[in-house]
Amino acid sequence: MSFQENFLWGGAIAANQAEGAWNEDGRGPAKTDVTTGGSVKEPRYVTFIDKDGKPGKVINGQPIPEGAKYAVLDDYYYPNHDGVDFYHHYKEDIAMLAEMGFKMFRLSISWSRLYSHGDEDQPNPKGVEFYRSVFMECKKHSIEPLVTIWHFDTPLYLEEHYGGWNNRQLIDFYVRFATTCFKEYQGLVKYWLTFNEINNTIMMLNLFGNHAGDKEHQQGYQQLHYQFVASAKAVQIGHEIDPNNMIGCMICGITFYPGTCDPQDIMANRHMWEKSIFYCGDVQCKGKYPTFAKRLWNEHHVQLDITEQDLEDLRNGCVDMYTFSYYMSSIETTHETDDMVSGNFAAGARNPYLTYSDWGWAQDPLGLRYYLEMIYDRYEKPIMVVENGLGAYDTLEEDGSIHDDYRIDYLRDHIKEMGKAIDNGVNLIGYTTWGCIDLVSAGTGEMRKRYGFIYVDKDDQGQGTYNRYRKDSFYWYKKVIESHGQDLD
Ligand code: P53
Repeated sequence: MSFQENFLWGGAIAANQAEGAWNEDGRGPAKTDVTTGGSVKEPRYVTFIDKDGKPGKVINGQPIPEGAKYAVLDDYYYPNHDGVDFYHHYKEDIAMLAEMGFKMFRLSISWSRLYSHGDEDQPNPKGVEFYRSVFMECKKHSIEPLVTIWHFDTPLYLEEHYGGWNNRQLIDFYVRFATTCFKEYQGLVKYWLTFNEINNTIMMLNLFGNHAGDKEHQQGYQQLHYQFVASAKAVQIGHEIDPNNMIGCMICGITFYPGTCDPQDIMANRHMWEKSIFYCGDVQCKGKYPTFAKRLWNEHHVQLDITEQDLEDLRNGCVDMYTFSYYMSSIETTHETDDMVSGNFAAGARNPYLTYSDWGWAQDPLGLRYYLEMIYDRYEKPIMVVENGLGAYDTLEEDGSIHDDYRIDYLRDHIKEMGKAIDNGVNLIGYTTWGCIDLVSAGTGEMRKRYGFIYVDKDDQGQGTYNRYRKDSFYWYKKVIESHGQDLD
């Protein structure tokens, strides 16, 4: 039998994509609150008022002009402002998760709900109280929370006044925030993740291909270094506050394959793994930079601000478990090809052996097993898959049903491969599917790119009742959990 009885079956959401209530009860804005909705074709924009008072926008991920200030503008729609209103629906939502038999619920704490600017000495009591109520609700239903401390949502104030993660001071602000979380929720929360998809910064550099030059790499690697130190310090404090805490890293997991058997491709693919996947995992699991880090830095003339104390913090702040998201695999090749796909991190050569989602993401269950076996062998720490799922268009029928057999197929195939990995010795302890309740897409800002077992009636313009409906996959997943992963039909 592959899945043990204590296997942590569940699902995941993130504060900024689900909660809404963006300016309620003293919450400060985050970058997502000045980011517009997009689509598979149209990018999301970040809006601002420039130094002459003129409104403007840049593509999400690009810097705003010198002297400009982030701003919410009248003519745009900002889907994260309301999310799916988890802030006011959490009791009903958690009850529905419990109905499916959830053992674990992954969610994140909005930093700017606890510290509206991020540099205050004391947290906002209303923010602290909100998450306490959420965790109490989980406890009531015997659901173990898995808490992401940072899910891409640095308070906007810290971005504007400190330059965000380019500034070493962010380490202290983050550590203060994390310490508050560990102290306030001691006894209610045992499983923690310090940074969501910490390797995203590198993935973004790769996305810009040859356009990301030395300057971008310098910045990216430096930001990451500060995040590694912040994470390591948080791990140490988390263990001091409660030795039972299980604290993990969280990596955006993509399985890379060489496009051909040309040795150039084989080498390029190995280097892709090192840069995109192992660089962060090694620092967080082994407590030191890997040998190949020097090569990566030299390639772009990167000079890092690293102190002796930082290195000691990294050594003392190794994580207890490795967690990752997995949606797709991707091809790495040095050869030209016309057969391309454009889905975000899977952008590049199309893999003729795979099918692709409506958003261009390669569907590759075997790639999940490949990743699990490879990573477990490298670190030998407990592993969790904390995001996986299919973003798809769903149709709400007149009778309130949603027939999402495509989602069931996707999840079933991935669960089967997880089972095989366990049979092969991988210590996989949990699985939380992404967006168990429909939420705002991070990449496109859409509502109609849905992942949930629970449908939320809201569209891309923000219209809808916000009522919740059970999809076919809801009943299917309930059966999967009940049968400990045996009944996948
Ligand atoms: P959406 C890109 C590629 C892989 C994972 O993504 C990613 C992203 C960012 O778009 O992010 C994770 O919503 C992330 C979640 C996000 C989820 O994947 O673009 O941790 O916040 O929602 C799915 O379909």
